[in-house]
Amino acid sequence: MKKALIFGVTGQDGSYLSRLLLKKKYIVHGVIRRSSSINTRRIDDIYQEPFAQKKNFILHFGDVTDGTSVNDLIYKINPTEIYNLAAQSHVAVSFNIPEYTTNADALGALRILDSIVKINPKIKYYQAGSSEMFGKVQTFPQNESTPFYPRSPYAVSKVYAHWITVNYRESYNIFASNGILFNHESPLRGETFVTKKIVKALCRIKNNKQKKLYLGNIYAKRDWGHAQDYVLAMWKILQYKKPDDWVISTGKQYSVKQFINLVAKKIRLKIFWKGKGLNEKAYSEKNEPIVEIKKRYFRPAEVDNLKGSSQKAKKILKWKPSKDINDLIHDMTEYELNEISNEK
Ligand code: NAP
Ligand code: F7E
Repeated sequence: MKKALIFGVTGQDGSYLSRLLLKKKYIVHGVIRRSSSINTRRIDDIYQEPFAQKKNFILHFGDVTDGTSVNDLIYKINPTEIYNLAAQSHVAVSFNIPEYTTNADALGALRILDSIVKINPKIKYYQAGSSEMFGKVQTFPQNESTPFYPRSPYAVSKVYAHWITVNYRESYNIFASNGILFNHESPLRGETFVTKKIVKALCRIKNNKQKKLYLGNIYAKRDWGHAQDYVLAMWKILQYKKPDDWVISTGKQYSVKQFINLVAKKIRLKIFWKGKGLNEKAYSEKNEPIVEIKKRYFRPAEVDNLKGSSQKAKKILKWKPSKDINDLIHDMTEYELNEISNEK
């Protein structure tokens, strides 16, 4: 029976990945951080799933900034596969806490890799890399050969984690792979990421529970996929016969403004845009401003334009996304509208 150890089990991807691995009959060990408020809400229901029981889904306290806990957990559990999803994953916040972000996102990867080499070099390792590493891109679409040009402390840390993964693979002959995943979203997405923020706010505005949504740069373009598809790619990456680096994306790109328009259309909220720059606003049918631009949501350095090519994963791993942007918006709006109706 395969044993997985997931660092970052309480996050969006950790939750979907746990469900996938339990369905595949893995024993799943997850690492949670001590927190003063409950941080397990994305995984609490897993115990109720028919395929899960307390004995095949086991949680441990730990932290990737604490090498002793990382080493201890890997030694005690001796898993078949490790998925390193643990990160301070918010790009804007990484400008406020660059040192912590580097410790968790860059050195966290090093700590896990080093424990693998010392404890059991047969353990397979997945590193959660990001399209943010491409940053200020000059070529389209981005694939495994596109050079990195990171634009935030988050992205710089992920570039370190990427290369230390390659370095440990080449130096110690371990099975360590990098996934370079483009943005992926879901109903479980953190509330301060732009898609969740938009979906939640527009659904609440539609139901007269909120008046306005404030955003930053609505002209940034992203290649948004569904987290459910992307955790399957993570698993496939570790099942391939050799370790490698893989871009995972949809190949389609939308601006934040286009995403707003698609969500509004989906929930039948009529909006129209007027103005330019910081004065650009979206108005409701009643001519009330419901989306406004605020300078505080702009980043010191922005990533303007991302679009991936996953031809390699498609050809070799037989992976392709099963859900498009409309499916994603469907899932996210359904979830949010249901939350609102439960409030009533
Ligand atoms: P997320 O929802 O922010 O989850 C991050 C997870 O890491 C949470 O479980 C968090 O715990 C945990 N964590 C944070 N700091 C930690 C530490 N010091 N020690 C141990 N655990 C820690 O992120 P996600 O969207 O699921 O993404 C998963 C991974 O993929 C991240 O590494 C992210 O950077 C990367 N990634 C994400 C995307 C995307 O579009 N979602 C794309 C490319 C790469 P708490 O719950 O306690 O905060
Ligand atoms: O921003 C713009 C913002 O924070 C997307 C993480 O999972 O994906 C994520 O990073 C775009 C940016 O995601 C707001 O400036 C406008 O251009 O949803 P986001 P991200 O920065 O792309 C990558 C692949 C990761 O690896 C990361 O971990 O939207 N934007 N207004 C805004 N963004 C936010 N958050 N909030 C706004 O109000």
